[in-house]
Amino acid sequence: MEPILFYGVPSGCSFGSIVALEWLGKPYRLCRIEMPETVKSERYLRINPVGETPALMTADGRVIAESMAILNHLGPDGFDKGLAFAQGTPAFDRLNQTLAFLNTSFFNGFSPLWYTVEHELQAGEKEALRAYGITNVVKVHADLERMLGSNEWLLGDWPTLADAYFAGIARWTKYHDVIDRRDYPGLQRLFERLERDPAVQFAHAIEHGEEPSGSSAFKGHVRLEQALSHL
Ligand SMILES: N[C@@H](CCC(=O)N[C@@H](CS)C(=O)NCC(=O)O)C(=O)O
Repeated sequence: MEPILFYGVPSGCSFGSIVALEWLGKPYRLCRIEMPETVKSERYLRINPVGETPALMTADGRVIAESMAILNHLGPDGFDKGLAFAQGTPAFDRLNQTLAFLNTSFFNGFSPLWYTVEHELQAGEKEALRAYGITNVVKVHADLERMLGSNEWLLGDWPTLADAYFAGIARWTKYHDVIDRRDYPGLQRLFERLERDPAVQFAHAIEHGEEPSGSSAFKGHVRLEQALSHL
């Protein structure tokens, strides 16, 4: 059995791992997990006790959760393409630093905003959380714009797994009308470049429930029950 990526819909941060798998080009399967229903089910908690996507089941039946752990596990498959780098090199440190920023500061900038749309709140709570979220999202965009500088991609002249992960988080601005990405021209250019990328378009199609053709690496979906039998 090929590795299986458990991805969350709608619009999970697992999007970046789908893009990464497509860029890497090695055979893999997908298992679609509805959020919040299936992701918190007893069955899925056997995959990831935290009840979150993404998770990756390796070919030998181990499960790796957490985007950074998954991307770092997949990284060696992309050394030849410059998508990731060997630990112990300066390039690895830069990639790891960028991924860590995206996975903590950038991701969590949106957390208060998600909370306002996913929970019933008392009067005043929503406004306070939204104001906090806006401050965070503005700050992390300004920070990332400075980190990007005049580069085309987050680490320089070519795409890495950090750009794959960025694609999945950056699109969350469309759910929370709090910034205009065009105020961050480097990030806007990067986002548009990624949106044109076939792997990003493939990941969108997957999230929309299509079975897109054109990928040589994607070997189809498996059902959760089927995946559980490989544990
Ligand atoms: N630190 C985790 C965060 C994963 C996470 O928060 N996943 C969300 C989707 S972006 C999730 O599965 N949420 C479950 C839910 O909405 O019930 C990672 O980076 O992989």
